[in-house]
Amino acid sequence: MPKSTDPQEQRALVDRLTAACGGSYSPKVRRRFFISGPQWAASYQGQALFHAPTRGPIQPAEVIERLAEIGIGWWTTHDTDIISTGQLMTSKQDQILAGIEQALKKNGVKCSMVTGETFFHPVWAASPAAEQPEVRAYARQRLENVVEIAHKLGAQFIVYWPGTLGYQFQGVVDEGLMLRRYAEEINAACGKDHEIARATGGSTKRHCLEAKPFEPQAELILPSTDAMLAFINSGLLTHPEMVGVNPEYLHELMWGSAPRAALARALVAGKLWHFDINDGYRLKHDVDIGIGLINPLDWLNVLVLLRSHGYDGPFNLDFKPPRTTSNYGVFKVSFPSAVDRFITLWEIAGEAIADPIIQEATKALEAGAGPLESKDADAIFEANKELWTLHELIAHRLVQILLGLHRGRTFVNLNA
Ligand code: GLO
Ligand code: MG
Ligand code: MG
Repeated sequence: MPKSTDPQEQRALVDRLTAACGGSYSPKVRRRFFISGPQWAASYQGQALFHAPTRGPIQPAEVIERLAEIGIGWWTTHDTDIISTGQLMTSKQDQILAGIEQALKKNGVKCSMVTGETFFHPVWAASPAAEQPEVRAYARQRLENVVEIAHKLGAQFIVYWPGTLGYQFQGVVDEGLMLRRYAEEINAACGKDHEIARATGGSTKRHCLEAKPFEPQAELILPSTDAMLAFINSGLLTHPEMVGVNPEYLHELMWGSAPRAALARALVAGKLWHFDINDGYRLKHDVDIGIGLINPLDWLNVLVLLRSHGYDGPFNLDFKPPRTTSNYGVFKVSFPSAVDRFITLWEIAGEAIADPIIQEATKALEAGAGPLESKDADAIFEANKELWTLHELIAHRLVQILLGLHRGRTFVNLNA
């Protein structure tokens, strides 16, 4: 029989095994990275359609304090994570924001991003771009209010995940009209931003669109980051230069794409401004698992890509601590381990970029076999075919680097 653990001894066990996992980074080191902790991730109680909550509620001030202790220097929030729907745009909102500003200041944490909730409240049942003018007028006010909150809290980024922008039944709504209507809401937010920036002498924000392929409607109008890029360039936006994207790793994986390729398309468009980091599985629902727990090799390669392209935007920990983790575990295990996996993978990505074997192989591939008669496909293939074996060699080397074999991790006893 395995030894049982009394309830009073369970936290000590978690602490001891966490320490046994080896060194974690100090809060000082963690703060060097532009990593943000979402209010909604920290306060997620484990509930869903088929799930009752497994954790109790937690207030924003406490979340901010816990994140600060861990060394997460940036905090992000939905409008309704901190202000209930009925209190938005009232004097209560100002009071709550004043309290948040105090908590941020006290803990040395900054708000990097504010986002508007357009998916949870019943008013969004038919989307923020519903047929009814009053729903859309309300949606515009909500997005303008998000811009106001962002200015008040000093956030540089605003994210819009449109949520229910889509439908359950084909043919009921006119997709073109829905896109135009949603564009008017983003336009209103950008207009408001200009207005506030002019009035305060501040600068305008970076407005970032986030796509998700399968939820929370049967069909989504803007299901991928590529769709968002097309929307930005559609001619419907009055300030396309103010609007970029916030891809989420798992949202791209969910529809079967290669997140690296999706990120590259946003990078070459100059629109990769914000990045939601997490993990999960292809063609499944949005499990929002912590970064690197499912696809560490792909994550390593994502970070190689971002490091090589000089991405300097935030990494937003948009994951959901699992239902099996306690309130204590959320701040003891979920957040610190997610940050530390990110930092470790970031460092390993640096090693992969500097690896002499990968560098030499890449240079050789780029240089090719040398000048040749350019119209002869067979000859070109024959001249280069041995070089292409390097593709597999580089892939092997990347796995070795991930596993630490380049640093001397061996299983030499097998040779005995
Ligand atoms: C849900 C989304 C959500 C957004 C958030 C920011 O799947 O990932 O968490 O990132 O609403 O706008
Ligand atoms: Mg997200
Ligand atoms: Mg998600």
